[in-house]
Amino acid sequence: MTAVARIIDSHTGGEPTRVLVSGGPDLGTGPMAERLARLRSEHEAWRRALILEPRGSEVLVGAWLCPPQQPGGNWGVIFFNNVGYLGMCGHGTIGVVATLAHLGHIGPGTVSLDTPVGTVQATLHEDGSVTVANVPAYRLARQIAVQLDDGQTVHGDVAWGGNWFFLCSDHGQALLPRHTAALTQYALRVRAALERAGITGADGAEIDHIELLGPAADPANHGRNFVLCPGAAYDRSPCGTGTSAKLACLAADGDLAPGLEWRQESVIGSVFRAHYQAGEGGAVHPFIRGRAHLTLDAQLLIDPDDAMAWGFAT
Ligand code: PYC
Repeated sequence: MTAVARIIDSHTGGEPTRVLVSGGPDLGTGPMAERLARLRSEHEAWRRALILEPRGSEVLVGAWLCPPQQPGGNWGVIFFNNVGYLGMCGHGTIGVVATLAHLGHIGPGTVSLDTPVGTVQATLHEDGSVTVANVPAYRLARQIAVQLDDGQTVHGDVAWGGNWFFLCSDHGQALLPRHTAALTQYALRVRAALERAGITGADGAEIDHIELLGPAADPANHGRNFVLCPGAAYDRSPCGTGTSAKLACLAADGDLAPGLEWRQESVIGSVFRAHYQAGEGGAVHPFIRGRAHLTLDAQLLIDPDDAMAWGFAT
């Protein structure tokens, strides 16, 4: 049995993050997008070992910590899940900051994290919460009609928040925890309909996150969402990049002024507090605040006699 790496797990509003702290292969020092390409082409077994069953599950998001790309930056981070890689991850960034604090690497204050889609700043507050100043978010298209496989037509905005989202309000679904299996199936059908219709993000990018919007259950909050992540797992948190995309749409519609708070509730009721500052060309600078709690600090073991030691996919 060989202990090959140290991992630390946390959850942010119920959504887990597994940070690879040490022991992984060196991805080099070039641009983060090149390091992601290297991880994908040369070390895919590591993503699988960290996230897939029997060690992980489809719900987990992984975070690969590495040296920064930017001079004067603090860390680089690449996010991934059971089916591939993410551009950015808001709940995951909050988990990474909580992990860095647990390790004693940081205290309250701001760190910069380079991701494959840009640099984000994350501020650890005295109360343990974290504010992520995300990459700029923007709406690409407003109220696109999509026909589902049963003939139903739904409408949604296409927006970037660090990943690509289709944000849909006229779905007719109740965003309740007891409906998550049905909501997952529904959102998968929306995603398939987008693909059939050739609706994409900028430069033909796949819209791999579906965000169903609805009224908040708690009157203290402004809205609730159900977010289908790449693959078939839903986000237990309100989704930091999804909330960023929502802010971009609110700003584009003139429904939320810069600096005003938007409290985004997830389908299980966890909350991110968000606001934005105006950016260039209609984009916004999103700020997402939430809290992560640590759940595990462990060694990743590889048993040479275990055919499933590097994970299996179903
Ligand atoms: O918080 O941005 C997020 C996120 C993306 C996928 C899962 N969580």
